[in-house]
Parts: sequence; C-alpha cells; structure tokens
Amino acid sequence: MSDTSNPLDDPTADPFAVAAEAAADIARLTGVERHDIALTLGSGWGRAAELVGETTATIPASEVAGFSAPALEGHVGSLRSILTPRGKRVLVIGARTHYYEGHGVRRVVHSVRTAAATGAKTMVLTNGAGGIRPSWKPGTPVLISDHINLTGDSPLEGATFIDLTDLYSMRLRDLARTIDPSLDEGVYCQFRGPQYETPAEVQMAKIIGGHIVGMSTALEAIAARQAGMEILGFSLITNMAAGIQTTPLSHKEVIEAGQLAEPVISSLLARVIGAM
Ligand code: 8IG
Repeated sequence: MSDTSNPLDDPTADPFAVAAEAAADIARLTGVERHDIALTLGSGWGRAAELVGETTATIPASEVAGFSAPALEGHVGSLRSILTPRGKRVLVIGARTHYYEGHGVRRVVHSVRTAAATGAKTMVLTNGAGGIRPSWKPGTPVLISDHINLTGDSPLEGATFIDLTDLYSMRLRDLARTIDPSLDEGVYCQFRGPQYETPAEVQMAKIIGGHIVGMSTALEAIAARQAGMEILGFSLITNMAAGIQTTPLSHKEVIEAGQLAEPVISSLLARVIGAM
C-alpha cells in the first residue's frame, strides 16, 4: 500500500480484514512473523523505544495497509520492530491517528487492530495529557486506571457489547509499580479536541471522576479490549489542565515538558516492558 488512498475510507471495507492485511505487510517488511507486545508512543514518549531493545526493522507506515494517507497530510510516521533482551518482539507504533483529525474512528483504532493481528497480546498505550491533580507537576508519568470516553463515539460497530471492567489491567499496573512504587494513577478523560478544555470543562471532568484530560487512548483501549488484548496505559502529564494552572496553555511548553521528562519516562517504560 504505497498509493495515497486508504482502504478504511471505503465504508464497505471490513476493518478487521484491513488490519489482517496490515499485519501481513508488517511481517513481510520487518521479517518478524509475530509480535508479542505493541507500544503506541504519544507526545513526550517518542524516544522511549530506543531503550526497549534492539531495533531490528523500521518501516514507513505508508507502506502498511490502512496507514496510508493522502499526500497533503504529510508523513504518517513509522513502525518499528524491537527485540527485547528477554527475546520478546515489540511492535512500536509511532503513527497515531487522532480522533480530531476527522478521518473516523476506524482510522483511529487501526493501529491497535493491526497490532492485535500481528499476534500482540499486550497493548501499551502512552500519551501526553493535562493533569487535574495540582500535585502532578509537568513531567509526571501517571498510570491510567480507567477512562471516561467523552467523544460520544466508539470503535465498536453494531450491537457489540463488550465488558470494560479492569480495562486497564490491574496486573500490568501492579507490574509497573514494582518498577516505580511512586507511580500515581488516575482516570483518563478523552475529549474530542483539538482545542484544549475550558476551565469549566476541566471542572466537569474533575466532578465526574476524572484526573487526566487528553485527546487519545480511550477509543484505542476499547478496540484493544475488543481484540482481546491486555492493556497498560501511561499518561505523561505535560501540563496542568486549563484553570488548574492559571496561565494559558501553550503547545510549546507542553512539548518542552515532554522533552525534559523524556529520559526518565523512557527508562521507566523500557523497564516495565522489559519485565513483561
Ligand atoms: I500534551 O491539557 C496535552 N494533551 N485534552 N488537554 C487535552 N489534551 C492534552 C492536554 C490537555 N495536554
């Protein structure tokens, strides 16, 4: 798939068939028949892959079915195959499609469905996000304990009733805490974006039980559960949510906080994945 059309934009296409095709593309292009773990790198987490193990292949996502995008949107990132010291194969997804891009939820969760089709039983989802707890300073990594999906959308089609109890695996959260016992956890609220929240929306999120605000992950986690994967979610708090911090949110500050935290969270993530 190196043309500019995307099979997922055809409403009659079966998204699971496209994911199976993508998994076959990945096997062919990486030379790795099956992966064990998939890792989506969100803002701030980009360098973490280097510490996870030895990169055995890097492929442009545009070569993989369903990841291709019209040329005008620019590049869609890359996919990497990594071999951990303990012999696990990790598929690193550096090509997240956000809901706010407006291509529909099938495109948003395609990387997760593809990861499942490569054989991955564990899905590690990372993101950069705003924090509601004032004690979480920019640069703090937080485990996701649960989510509130405020997009009003779902990757599930038709009467597909799926249990989301323990969506963010307690077992994997406990595993992460064996690496860093100081890790806090919280409920992730996925907003549609791309605008950041108003202070009133952040207060709403707090009142309904949220601790973290972001624009990804919840829809992906639902698709991962549908695919039978065990899920670990990490947010890097890059900013205090609007109104929690009194100064305006700046995208530049968000990026800088991520860059400062990068060495610490990269080694954390590598050690957690290494322990899987
Ligand atoms: I980085 O404060 C990052 N992503 N919704 N709100 C939302 N998404 C975010 C934020 C934030 N910071």
